[in-house]
Amino acid sequence: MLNYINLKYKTLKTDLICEFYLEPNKITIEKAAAHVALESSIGTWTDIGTMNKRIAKTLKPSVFYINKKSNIIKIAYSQDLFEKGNMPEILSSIAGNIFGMSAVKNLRLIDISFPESIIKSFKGPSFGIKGIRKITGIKNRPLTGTIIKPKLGLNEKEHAKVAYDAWIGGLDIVKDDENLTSMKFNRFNKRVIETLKMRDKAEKETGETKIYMPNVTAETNEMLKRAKFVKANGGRYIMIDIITAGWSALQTLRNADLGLVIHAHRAGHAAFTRNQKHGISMLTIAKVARLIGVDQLHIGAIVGKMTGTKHEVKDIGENIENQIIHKNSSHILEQKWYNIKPTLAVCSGGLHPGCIPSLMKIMGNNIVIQCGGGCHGHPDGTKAGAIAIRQAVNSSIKKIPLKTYAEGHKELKKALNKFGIIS
Ligand code: CAP
Ligand code: MG
Repeated sequence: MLNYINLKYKTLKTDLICEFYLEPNKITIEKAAAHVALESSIGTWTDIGTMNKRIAKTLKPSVFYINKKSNIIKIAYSQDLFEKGNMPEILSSIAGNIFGMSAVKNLRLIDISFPESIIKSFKGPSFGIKGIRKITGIKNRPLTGTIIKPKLGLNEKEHAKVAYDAWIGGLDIVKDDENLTSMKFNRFNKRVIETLKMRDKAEKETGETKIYMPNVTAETNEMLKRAKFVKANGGRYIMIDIITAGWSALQTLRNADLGLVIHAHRAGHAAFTRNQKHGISMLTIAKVARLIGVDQLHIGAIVGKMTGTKHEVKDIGENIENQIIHKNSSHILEQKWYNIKPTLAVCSGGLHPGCIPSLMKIMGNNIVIQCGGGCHGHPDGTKAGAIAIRQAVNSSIKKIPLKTYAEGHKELKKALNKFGIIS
């Protein structure tokens, strides 16, 4: 059997490097690490007569770091093991069979660092943060948005009316929910037409740019058709559920270069990001999504209902958002990656006006703040909910405590009475 452990290996700039959390299954961590290395590259569970010196020399990866206390291992892979521009193949290698091997009790892909040749083989975001701020005309405050609720059930006109109320109340963005595509009670094309009509009306009445993000998630050819329909009818954004649609579909949508801002919803991610000992980290998902080219990406609520919030994970010692926000003390979605533009972080999930100042304190202004229930659940309805969200953002920008600011802003005051304040 080839030896995959080489703690003296000096990594090359051209290597792709993976960091794993590894719990061996009744074998040594070295043995388990070797199995991870071989199964994610050139080998299999036993030595084979078809292996040869050339392959071993050029393509064998090296486990160059093993920390038995933290169960962290690092593996360096030759870039030649990967097809440039082909994310499914890359992940089929380093995030494929290995999770199911009997050699591991738990295995979690924590981080990937891609070499320049691979980074440059992907398009990255077509607009990026600068492009989004140019389209929306929003210079440096957070973008604010809502998700139409109920998630499903409204017909096209009802959907458009709720969107109108949110825009008139001051929100910048309205999106479809992750499971709203084209239903018998709400057909995609009709919804897009009706909602864009309301968008234009709201833009005229407010003088502000308003964004509608229709969910194009579907079989890839159908998805492309829907995206082109949005474009042809004056839409500027689309939304895709990147996990359920899949990496190939996302690459196809991005590579179609439709000139539409791509908003990435990550429904389903928690099936493998939530367990801190097994699966794939949100940090890895965020890097992959940015490389392929999403302009906006959900990264969690930080202070809301979904897992990964600051308070819930601090004792697990791994705050998903912190990883994205602060790993290597810079924001993974905004880090300089050659030709790859930065992706705008989207905070969403159980957010309401009472969370906004503490969210902005942690995340700064380069974010999208999305409130679904936190908008439509306002005692006076969607428009008042939208007004309260903008008021909460203003209180933070003006550095006025939320409670004080609410004294002079009735919609905010009512929102705080109902939802409270998360500090
Ligand atoms: C939020 C949301 C989003 C979640 C997804 C929902 O609605 O529309 O899909 O934010 O989670 O359906 O839960 P609420 P994440 O504002 O009513 O919670 O952003 O973590 O991927
Ligand atoms: Mg949703």
